[in-house]
Amino acid sequence: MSERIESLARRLDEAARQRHAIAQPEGADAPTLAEAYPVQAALVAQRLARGARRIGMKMGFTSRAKMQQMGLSELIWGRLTSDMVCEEGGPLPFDAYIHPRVEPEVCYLLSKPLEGVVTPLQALDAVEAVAPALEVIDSRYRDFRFSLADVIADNASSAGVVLGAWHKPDVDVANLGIVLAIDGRAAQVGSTAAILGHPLRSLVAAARLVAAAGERLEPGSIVMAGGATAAVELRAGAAVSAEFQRLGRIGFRVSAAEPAA
Ligand code: OOG
Ligand code: MG
Repeated sequence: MSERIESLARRLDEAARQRHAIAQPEGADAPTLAEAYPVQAALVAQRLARGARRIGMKMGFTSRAKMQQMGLSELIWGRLTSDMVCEEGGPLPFDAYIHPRVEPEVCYLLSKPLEGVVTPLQALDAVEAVAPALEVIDSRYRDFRFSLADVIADNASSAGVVLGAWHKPDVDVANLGIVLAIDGRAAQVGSTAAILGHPLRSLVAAARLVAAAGERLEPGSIVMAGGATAAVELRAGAAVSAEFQRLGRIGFRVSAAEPAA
């Protein structure tokens, strides 16, 4: 692997580990689109080297709400690892992040491999279960400011995954209302239909996109379909909950900030 890819990945890994945002790279310091996924792979390899396991992948910018919030409109994907899983209920360790945000998603668990061009029916046939989910994103770039290549290199801002109860794959998740609440007050209202018209389309796209990187979606792995609403900033001590029509409620508490030493 090139020294340049390694050094771009190392900068992002250090930013995450030191919980310190870095400036959006400029000019020759910025990854190109061709370098972006290789940098992401190198970044995730550092987590795996520290003992994390690969658990699946996530899709990004699958809803207009997310595209508008971040100013980017191409589908992206990221690699999820076991060290990102946070327990339902919490507490989510606030100090483990830089400037975390939360967004409501739908998560698929696969029982069969998927890769390349597949139909929605083939994708559904590979689904073992579906769950309401919350994703915690935490850009390693200051103020969440990034280009498409920057955010791909940064593993699509992946930081935390909270999963709710698994349901049989035959639950119709095409158009389910979602209310994301912070401290009991609605912060975002949306529908699973915001995810490419149907979250299953995100799974279809995921199979296609990972194949382009020489990977496949593995049996036993999860796929996060992408935020259905804009993401909401997390504050220390906040109570976060999302009510999904038919799929139920999921939530967690954010820990209080550590007093400064
Ligand atoms: C990039 C990650 C996008 C989604 O669900 O659309 C994403 C970001 O917003 O920082 O996770
Ligand atoms: Mg997301």
